[in-house]
Amino acid sequence: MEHTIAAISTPMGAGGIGIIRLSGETARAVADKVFRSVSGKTIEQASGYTALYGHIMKGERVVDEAVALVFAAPKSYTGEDVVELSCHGGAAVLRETLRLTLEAGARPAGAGEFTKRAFLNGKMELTQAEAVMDIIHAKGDQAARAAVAAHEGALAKRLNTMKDTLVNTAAWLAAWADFPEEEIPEVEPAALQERLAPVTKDIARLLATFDSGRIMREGVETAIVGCPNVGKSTLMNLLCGHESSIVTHIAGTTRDVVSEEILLGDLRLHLNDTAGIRETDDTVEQFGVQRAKDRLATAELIFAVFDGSRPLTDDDKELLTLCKDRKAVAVLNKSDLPRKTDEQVIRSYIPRVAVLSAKEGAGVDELQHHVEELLSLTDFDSDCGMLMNERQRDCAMQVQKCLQECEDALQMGLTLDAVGVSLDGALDALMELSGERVTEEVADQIFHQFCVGK
Ligand SMILES: Nc1nc2c(ncn2[C@@H]2O[C@H](COP(=O)(O)OP(=O)(O)O)[C@@H](O)[C@H]2O)c(=O)[nH]1
Ligand SMILES: [Mg+2]
Repeated sequence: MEHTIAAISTPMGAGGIGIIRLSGETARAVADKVFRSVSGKTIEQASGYTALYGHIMKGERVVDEAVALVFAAPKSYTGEDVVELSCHGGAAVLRETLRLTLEAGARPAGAGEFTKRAFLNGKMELTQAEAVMDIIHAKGDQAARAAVAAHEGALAKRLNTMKDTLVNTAAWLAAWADFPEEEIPEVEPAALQERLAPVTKDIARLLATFDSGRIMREGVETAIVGCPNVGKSTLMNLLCGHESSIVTHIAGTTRDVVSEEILLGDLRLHLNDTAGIRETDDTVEQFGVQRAKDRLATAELIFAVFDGSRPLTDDDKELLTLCKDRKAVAVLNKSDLPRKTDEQVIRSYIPRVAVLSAKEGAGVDELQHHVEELLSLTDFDSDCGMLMNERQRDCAMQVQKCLQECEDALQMGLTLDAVGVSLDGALDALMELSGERVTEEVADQIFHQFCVGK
């Protein structure tokens, strides 16, 4: 029997309600020791999906007013008996209530233990369980949609289709090899290849979504760079909607890196406004310039800002060479003034140019559009099931590798035994991906990344 676990399942801080969650065979009995309903009915007596109103009691002292929600096994999140005690959301009250449940026989839940139990009890597949954490941490709409789709089983479903094909093919191979006297259609290499092709294709497609998915979840490290006075800080302030960086007409105003997190459309950007890059004798400014160059070197995305109202300078040109072949959008700023910059020169280094007036707030749509294209987010479909983490990606790559070996073996005319071995390898990796054949250690590792109470 699994021990009954308890945890505070809502964030610690002042809130309208806070929830203590209990799960396990004795969850109701434990809850009855700390909760007294107004009606006199006990939690043991309550049927699933009902609520009781009453109080958390320490002996005869009222700790808080509370509602107890009862979920009877197996129709609960974890598949076990679950009781949720909704108290007021104060840290002291929640801690005391938790302590009382522990004294009444529960033990503190480990990180992710509720969801781990749900997985072990067959309430959800591994990829759905993993998505719980992604839902909790999703910040943008797209990321949340992708996580919810995964939790609803979009990826699991996609993997199942692949698995069916692999299992059928492996069975066909095995039957033909093991029962030559039966009337089993001969296994032709071409027919095998044809069967495996859709799986190979879908694995490749899944792997291709990984980067855009990661960007949607985690956001992009973005550096705003350019010469002094081109309007970097004004752009920063425009994008984050408040005066984050100091803006003046004096060159060299921004000296340190100023960082902000913003949403550009659905995409999260970790924006870094930097000092203007130029040759300078000022020691402090030199440090700033070095930091700007460091950010430029490590950024995943670059906004290279130019002052469109004046011709390109040597410093501008040096910046252009630094941005060549990087993921960069050239921002041709100050579009409210007459244009004096040679756009063609810029384009020869940075093909994507957004014409913008940071001061007047015009042209952000164009910038957003360029960013989405640059990061291949325009055909991002968050509903179709995608790989959400490194573990899943590693497994998918293993599937791909094994399928490639199958293909090679068929091409080289190797025996069907050899093909069968690679096919089994692909199936193993696929089942590890879906969680059907996941080891205890891997499961533990996954759930440890959760926080307590989930
Ligand atoms: N006309 C015009 N002036 C701008 C624009 N963006 C910035 N500026 C001005 O350019 C000067 C330098 O701006 P700032 O953002 O501090 O530039 P930074 O040194 O690149 O960070 C300030 O006087 C801004 O008001 C713009 O789009 N149009
Ligand atoms: Mg600045």
